[in-house]
Amino acid sequence: VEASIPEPQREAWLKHQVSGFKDKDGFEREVVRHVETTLARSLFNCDESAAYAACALALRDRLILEWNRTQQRQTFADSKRVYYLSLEFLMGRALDNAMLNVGQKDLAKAGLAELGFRIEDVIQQEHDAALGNGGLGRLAACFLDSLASLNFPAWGYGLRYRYGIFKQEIIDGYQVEVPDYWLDFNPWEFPRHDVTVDIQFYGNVRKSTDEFGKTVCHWEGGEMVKAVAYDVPIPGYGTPTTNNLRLWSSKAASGEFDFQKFNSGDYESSVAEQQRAETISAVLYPNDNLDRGKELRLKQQYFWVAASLYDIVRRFKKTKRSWKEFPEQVAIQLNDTHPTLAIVELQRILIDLEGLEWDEAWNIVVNTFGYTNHTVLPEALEKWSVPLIQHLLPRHLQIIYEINLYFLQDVERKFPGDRELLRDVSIIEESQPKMVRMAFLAIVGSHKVNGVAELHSDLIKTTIFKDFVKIFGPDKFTNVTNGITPRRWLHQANPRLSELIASKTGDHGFLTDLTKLNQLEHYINDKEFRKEWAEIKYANKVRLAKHIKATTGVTVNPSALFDVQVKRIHEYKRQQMNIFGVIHRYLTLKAMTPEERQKQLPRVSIFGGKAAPGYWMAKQIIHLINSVGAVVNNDKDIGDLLKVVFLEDYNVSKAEIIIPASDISEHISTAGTEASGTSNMKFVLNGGLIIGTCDGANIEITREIGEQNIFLFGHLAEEVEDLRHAHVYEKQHNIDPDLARVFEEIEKGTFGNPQDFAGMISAVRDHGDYYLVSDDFQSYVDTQKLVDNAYRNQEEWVTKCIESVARMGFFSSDRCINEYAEEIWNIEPLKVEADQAAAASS
Ligand code: 475
Repeated sequence: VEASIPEPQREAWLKHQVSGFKDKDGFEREVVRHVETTLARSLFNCDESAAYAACALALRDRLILEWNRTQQRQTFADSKRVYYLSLEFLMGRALDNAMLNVGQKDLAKAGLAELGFRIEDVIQQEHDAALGNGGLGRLAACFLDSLASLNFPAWGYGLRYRYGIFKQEIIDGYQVEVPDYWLDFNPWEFPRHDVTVDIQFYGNVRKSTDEFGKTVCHWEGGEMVKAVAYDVPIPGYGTPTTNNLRLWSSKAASGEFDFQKFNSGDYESSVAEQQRAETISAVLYPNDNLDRGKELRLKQQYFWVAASLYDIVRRFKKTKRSWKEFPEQVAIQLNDTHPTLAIVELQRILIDLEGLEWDEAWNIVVNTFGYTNHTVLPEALEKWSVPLIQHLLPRHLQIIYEINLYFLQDVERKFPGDRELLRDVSIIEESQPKMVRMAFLAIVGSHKVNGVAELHSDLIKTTIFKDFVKIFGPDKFTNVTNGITPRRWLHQANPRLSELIASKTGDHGFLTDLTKLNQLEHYINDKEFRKEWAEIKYANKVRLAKHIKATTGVTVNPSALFDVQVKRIHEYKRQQMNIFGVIHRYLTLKAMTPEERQKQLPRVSIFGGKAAPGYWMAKQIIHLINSVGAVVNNDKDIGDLLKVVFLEDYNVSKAEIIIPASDISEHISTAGTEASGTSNMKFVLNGGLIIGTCDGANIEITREIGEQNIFLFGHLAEEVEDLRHAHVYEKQHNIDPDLARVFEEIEKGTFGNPQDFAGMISAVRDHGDYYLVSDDFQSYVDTQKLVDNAYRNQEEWVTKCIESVARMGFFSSDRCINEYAEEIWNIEPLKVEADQAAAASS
C-alpha cells in the first residue's frame, strides 16, 4: 500500500497519516472540533441533535480509515468477491451499531457524559435508514453485518432512494402515510461523483455483420440517465474489516441540464428533464410481498442492475484475467427476482460488447449467479409484460427470447413431446399480453436456487418450481434457513441481557459464535441468575410501557403479560385473527362477575406495522385494532385486565425497544405462507416465547428449543389446499360460536360503524376464507388460554425462556452466511492479521 505513493511525496503523506481518536480525551476533542468547525456551531449552542451529528462524524472518521484499508487489502489479495444485489436494505440506525462494532461505545458514553450528554438520548437523534419494506430488506442488512464480521470480501449493491418507506401516522384510528425524506443530514454516506455510469433506456437494435461474418447487435438511441455511486461503510464486529454498500442515485446524463434547451431559452423543460431522471431513484415502492408491475419499478431495476454490473465488470477487468475466470472471481446473489435482469445484462455485455460466443458467455453467467426466493404468494411473483420490456429494453427482450429458446430446446431433448411441460416452464407466459416470468428466468440463469427455511424450500420444490426440479435435478435447489445478527438484535437492542449472558459465559464470544449460548443451560437453576433475568425483562417492559404512554397516551401495567404482533400488516400474517381473538377475550371478561374477573391474568395486546398504501383490507385491519383499543382501554369493568395498543410507525429502531419487552409474540400466518419469518428469531433470542403456526422458521425454532417451549396451533401446510377447496366448492365454513359471537359484536356497532369492518368479516364468512381464519380460530383461542396458564407459573415460564435462548445459536446470520459461502458462492474469508484485529477491538 505504502509503495503506491510516489517516492518524492511518500514521506509527507506518511507523516500526516490520520489515525482517528485513541482515547476518551481524543474522542471528546474530535466531537468538539466537529461541533465548532464541520457543523459551525458554538459550543453553548450544541443541542442533542448537534451532539449526535458531531459524535457520528467522529466515529465515521474512524470507520473510513478501516474502510479504506479493507478495500486496499481486498484489492491486493485479489480473491473472489461476493456481490449481494438487493433493492432493499433496511438498515435502521448506524451510530450505536458502529460504536459497538468498533468497540468504542463505553468510551463514547463516558466522553459524551463529560460533555453533558446521555448517550441514549444522542443515539435517539438519528433518523432510521429505512430503505426497505420488511423481512427481505432487513435480512439484507443482517447479511451485510455478518459478511463484514466474518471478513468476507463482499459488497452490497442497492438504490439510494430519496424517500425510504413512508412514515405511518395514526389519525382517528386510520393509517396516514407521510413521506420519509431522510437525507437532510446523512453522515454515513459518501458521494462518489467520480464513480458514475451512463445507463441507456429505450432506443432500438441494429444488426451488422463483422469481418468474420458473425452477426453483431448494437443497441442504439433512446435516453441516457447517469448513475452516481454513494458508498456506505459497513463495519464488522470485532474486526477491522469494513465492507462497502454501494447505492446508486440517478441524475440527468449530460451535465446539470440540457444546455441546448437552456440556450434556446427553454429553461423550464430542461430542468424538468433533470427531475425526470432523478425520479428513477426517488422512491422505494412500499409493497411487501406484492408485485404491481409499474414501469418506473422496471426502470429502477434496470438502472440499478446495469450500474452495478458495469462496476463489477470494470473491477474484474482490472485484474486482466480471461473471461472464463469470471465465476472464480465473482459471485452475485440475487435477493429475490428484483435483480433478475442482471442475468440478461451480463449475457449482453459478454456477447455484444466483449464478443464472446453465446455458449461460453452463458456458462459464465450461470456459474456467477445464485437466486434466493422469499415468497410463494402468487401475487408477489414478478412478471413483466413483453411489450413493456420491448419498449424499455429492446435488446434485453431479444436475449430473453434466446435464453428461453435454448432452454426449451433442452427441455424438449430431455422430455420429448411434452407440450404441456414446455408451456408450463416457458419463461414467456402465453397470455394477453405476453409476460416474462422473472422467477423462471432467475432459475434458468443461476447455478443455485434457495428458499429461506426448510418448509419453504420444500414447498418451492413441490409447488411453484416443481417442473424445474424435474428438468435440472434436485441439486440445483437448496435451503438456507434465514438468520439474524446477534450484534444488533441482542447486544445493541438488549444490552443488559447481553451483559448478563457474558457474565455467565465468561465473555462476549457468543456474539461471534452464537452456539456458545448453550452454556446458559448450566445456569437454568441458578437463583441469582434467574432473578436478574426476570429483572431485565421487567425493566425492558417498563421502558416499552413508557414509550406506549408517550406515543398513545395509554397506561399499561408492566406486570401484565405483553403479547406482541409487529410486522407488515397482511391478510396472510393474520392480524385479523389476533384482533378477533382480542375481542373474544374482551367479551369473555365482560361476561364474568367481578369476583371471577379478579382471578384473570392481565394482558396487553400490542400491535404495530405498516399497511401498503393501496392495500384496503390491511388498512381496515389497522382501523379495527384501533377501534377495539378505544373501547376496551376505556372500559371501567376491564381496567388493567386488557389493554389494546397500536404502535405507530413500526420500524427497525422501534423494534429494538419492542422486541426485548415481549413475553409472547405472535407468528400466526396461514401454514405454508410465511417463507421464514425472522422476527420470530429476534423475539426468542431476547427471552420471549412464541405463539405460532407450523410455518416458516417456526418449525425449525421448535426443533431447536423443544416443543415444550413454544405454543403451536392450527392446521398444517399440507391441509391448506383441501380446506380452501372445501370453503369454495362445498360452501363449508366452520364459523364456530365464539367467532360468530365476535362478528355479531362488531356488527352490533360496539367498535364503531360496522360498515367499516364488513369487508373483513365477509372475507372470512362469505368469500372463501382464503387464509383459514375460521379453521384456526378455535385452536388459536384455546392455545392463548394455555399461554395464560403457563405465564401464571412464573418459575416455569422463566425456565422456558432461558432454555430457549440457550438453544437459539443456530439462528445467527453468521451461520447462514457461512452456508451461502460454502454451498453457493464458493468463497473464503480474507484473513485479517491478528495484530490488526486486536488493534480494531482495543
Ligand atoms: C418473507 N418482499 C419472510 C423474509 O427471507 C422472510 C416481494 C415482492 C415485492 C416486494 N417485496 C417483497 C418479500 O417477498 C418479503 O419480504 N419476503 C419475506 O422475506 C426474508 O423471512 O417470511 O415474507
